[in-house]
Amino acid sequence: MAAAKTAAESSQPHLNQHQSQSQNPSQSQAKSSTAAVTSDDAKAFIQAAEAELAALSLESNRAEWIYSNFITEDTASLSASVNEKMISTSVRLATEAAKYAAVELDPVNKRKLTMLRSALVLPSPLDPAKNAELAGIVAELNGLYGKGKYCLSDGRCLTQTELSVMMAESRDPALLKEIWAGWREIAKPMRPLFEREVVLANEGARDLGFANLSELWRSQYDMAPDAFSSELDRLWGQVKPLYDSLHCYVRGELNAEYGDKVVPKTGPIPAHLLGNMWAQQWGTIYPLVAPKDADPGYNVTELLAAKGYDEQKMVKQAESFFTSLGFAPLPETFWSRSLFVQPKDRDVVCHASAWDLDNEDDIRIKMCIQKTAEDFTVIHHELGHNFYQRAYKNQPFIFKNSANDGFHEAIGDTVALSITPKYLQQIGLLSDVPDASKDIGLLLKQALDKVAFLPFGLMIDQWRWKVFSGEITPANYNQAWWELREKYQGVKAPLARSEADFDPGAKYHVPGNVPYTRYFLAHILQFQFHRSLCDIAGDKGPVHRCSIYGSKEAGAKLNQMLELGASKPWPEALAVVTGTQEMDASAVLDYFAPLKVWLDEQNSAANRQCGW
Ligand code: X8Z
Ligand code: ZN
Repeated sequence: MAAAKTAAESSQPHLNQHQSQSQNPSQSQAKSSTAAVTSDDAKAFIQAAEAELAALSLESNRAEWIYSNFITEDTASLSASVNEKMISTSVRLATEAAKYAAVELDPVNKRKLTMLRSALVLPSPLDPAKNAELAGIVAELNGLYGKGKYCLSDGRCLTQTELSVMMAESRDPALLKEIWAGWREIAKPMRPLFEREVVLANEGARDLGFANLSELWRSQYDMAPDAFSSELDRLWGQVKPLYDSLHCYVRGELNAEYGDKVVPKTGPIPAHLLGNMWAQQWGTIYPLVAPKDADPGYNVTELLAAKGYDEQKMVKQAESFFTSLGFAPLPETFWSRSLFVQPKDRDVVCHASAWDLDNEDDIRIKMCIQKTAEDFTVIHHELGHNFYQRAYKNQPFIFKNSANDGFHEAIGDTVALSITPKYLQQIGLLSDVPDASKDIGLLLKQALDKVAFLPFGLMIDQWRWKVFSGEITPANYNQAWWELREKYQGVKAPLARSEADFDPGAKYHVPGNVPYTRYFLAHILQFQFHRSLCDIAGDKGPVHRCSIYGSKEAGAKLNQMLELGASKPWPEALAVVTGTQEMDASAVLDYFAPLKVWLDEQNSAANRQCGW
């Protein structure tokens, strides 16, 4: 089911992105042993593989949908058996695809073949017993996360969604620490399962000719795996000075709020005080750190409440942004089949996801919506997946995916960057647009979510890749996790941790086996898309004030990129909207330029010693 999570967002559980043919070590073996196969053989194989995968994905999506909406022993077992079939089929096809590696083919079939070979997230060894074992682990890990609860001393047992609300709202360090640690109890039993999952999937990756699962995951970006790692370092280098300024400011303000004993003036920030279970987005502590004279004076959560928005209306409003760009409305089945509200009577996977059940029109979201500004944004995020899925539905099955996985995660966020005061006024949520003197408050709120996220988005897979390659061993899983948390984010655990803990498992995407670098990429790409779409929409003002709402020109250009699916290398898709083939974090820096100046002024006026 891990795979299905990926599927949920990208419509394809088993297939990720493409790999440049020359990078795969198994290539050379294949070349020497298969001189006799022809290009017609290869094309016939590809066609049959696509048909088989398309049929299987339908079966798998249905089973996974039911499991995530109704977690029981029975649905877990059904999920495991379909996943077993999915993994073994994908591995068999990937292995067979290698036979055709040396065959002369047209670019489209060449690309399909490459993707068949390298687009797995969790390959198993060919041995059926190991394959079944892996599928069972996947279902169990998902269930442990989905069913996870922490019981407070007053006896109330709370789900992750409920605990997250408390993390966002409480300002009581003792309570926050209790919840923070309590939620992480659910991850302890995951440790041996995860450890075994890594062994099995690494073996599967090696069978396919990759050094390990890290190399396989990093091979899905139309470039050599090590070149991709260097790209990430480059992008992180571009934005790190901005993150450092934000970190310094926030730590200073939290110190003023909580005092030296709770938040020292120097060193990493205790991770339980940033308004989020994983300290990944800090927007909910905006009121604690808001600028004195540049606060915009409204908050979207309150506006939604004042106008009587329920979950359905929040989704309708988000849909109407997409239709304003020229996209067709969501189908009737979206409304009857999606899950918006956490059911009281059963365990569900509440982590928000978007699904494409039949790779055509049966698109849905599954989300335990809170009536907050944060979830209003997440709804746009999820609908971005759905509109992407529908835009590429006419592609052949293997190309029914995003240009790279970061693109899938970036589309809804790009649209949500247009939720500006002007837009809120246009849709009747806000009566008066604050003047430009309040921009710093708005930018700070945005940076608490978007800039704070960047090192988190990066560190999760820095940890996993090292786990996969063996550089991090089970004996130091947790310690290495916290070393990376400190290195990238400058945060620390609020209480002692040990190897009895498995803190990575308390983050959905680790037990869910969803690669995470996609979100780092998305947080860069969305600013590139936004800047370019604002140009196309003819917006002349500063980019942080721009909303593309209602721009059919911007929508048409966006659609042109989306409908390509995965049929072209991602740099070509990127160029459709942005005119460039390079990922470039200068769009992030442009957007936050006034804030960076302001943060540095604040930090130096308060004589803060930045860094940790
Ligand atoms: O998992 C998600 C989406 C579903 S693809 C809600 N996100 C990451 C997370 O929650 O950790 C969006 C931002 C990062
Ligand atoms: Zn997503």
